[in-house]
Amino acid sequence: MVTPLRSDGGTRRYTESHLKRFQLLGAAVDAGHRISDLVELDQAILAQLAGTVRTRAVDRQASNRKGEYVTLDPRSVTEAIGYAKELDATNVERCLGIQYRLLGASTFRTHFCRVLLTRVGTLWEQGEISMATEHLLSAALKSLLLRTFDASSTAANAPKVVFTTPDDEQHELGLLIAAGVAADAGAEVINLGPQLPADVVGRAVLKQHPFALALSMVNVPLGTQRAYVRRLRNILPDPIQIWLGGADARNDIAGCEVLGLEEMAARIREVVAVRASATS
Ligand code: B12
Repeated sequence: MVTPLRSDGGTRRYTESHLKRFQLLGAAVDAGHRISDLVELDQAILAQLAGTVRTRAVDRQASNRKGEYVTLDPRSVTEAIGYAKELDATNVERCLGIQYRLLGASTFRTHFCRVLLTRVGTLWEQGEISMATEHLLSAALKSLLLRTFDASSTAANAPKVVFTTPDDEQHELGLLIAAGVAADAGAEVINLGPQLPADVVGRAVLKQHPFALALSMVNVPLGTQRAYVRRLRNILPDPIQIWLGGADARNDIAGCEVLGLEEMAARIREVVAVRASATS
């Protein structure tokens, strides 16, 4: 949760940033989140859960100008969940639509969705929301997230990245968030959607010959991940990279790499720059 420094005598020493983290953890717990859901979150997300965030707008399409600060109001999360509990789809869509326009696609995707879904997960475990409520919210988020990338608006020689999840992996929202981040970094996103067998993915990838195949692993046993990647590696030529992301992604599987959102975006930007300099 917080790893203290040690003095020569072994006494724990906390820095300003440790203390800030303790404060944010406390505030997020007070706001109703479970400590076990919080421990691995980075400072920015913790600040949002604690209701104290101001984040820099990084969107390239939305109305807010790049570099401006936007504030995520925690009441917007509570309001959307409230309507979803009533199964009031119109107001759920209205609330989420407002946040999408207000925050811009990028901040909506990487901040608002994560805060909302972490809260949904906590409420679900506490038995405070029904499966119907979760499905309503997931469907509304999915339709907005799908709007955040669009193959027709990418550059002609953009690196293609194919996105999907293994057969039994239903969790799809993280995949869509990652696809949006990739598109913003300059990739042409080919989203195959979730739950595809390795053979089907392999054939699709061979047809498109992308720069990379990106897989999301949120609830996939290690053995299944390993077998899935092995099967794909047998089908795909070596230059096609396989990237794993998601909370369950394991970094001890041969033939692929585990990447975070930022690392993936940096990787894509690098290829975009190389291709741009090669053509200029
Ligand atoms: C919504 C949800 C569902 C929905 C999914 C709807 C949909 N269309 O996606 C439904 C109802 C289908 C569902 C089902 C289940 N769920 Co569920 N679900 C959730 C919930 C509430 C949100 C998931 C989510 O979207 N998270 C938000 C995104 C933003 O997070 P993420 O997926 O990790 O993605 C982020 C990063 O990991 C990364 N990322 C993700 N993919 C990729 C890919 C690449 C390439 C990169 C670079 C990055 C990247 O980017 C994202 C943004 O940061 C979570 C609770 C929670 N706290 O997350 C539980 C949760 C994920 N579910 C869980 C479980 C156990 C299940 C079920 C087994 C429940 C059951 N008993 O049936 C089933 C499994 C179904 C299956 N076979 O897959 C567990 C998983 C625990 C684990 N890993 O061991 C969680 C954590 C809840 C819990 N605390 O128990 N679930």
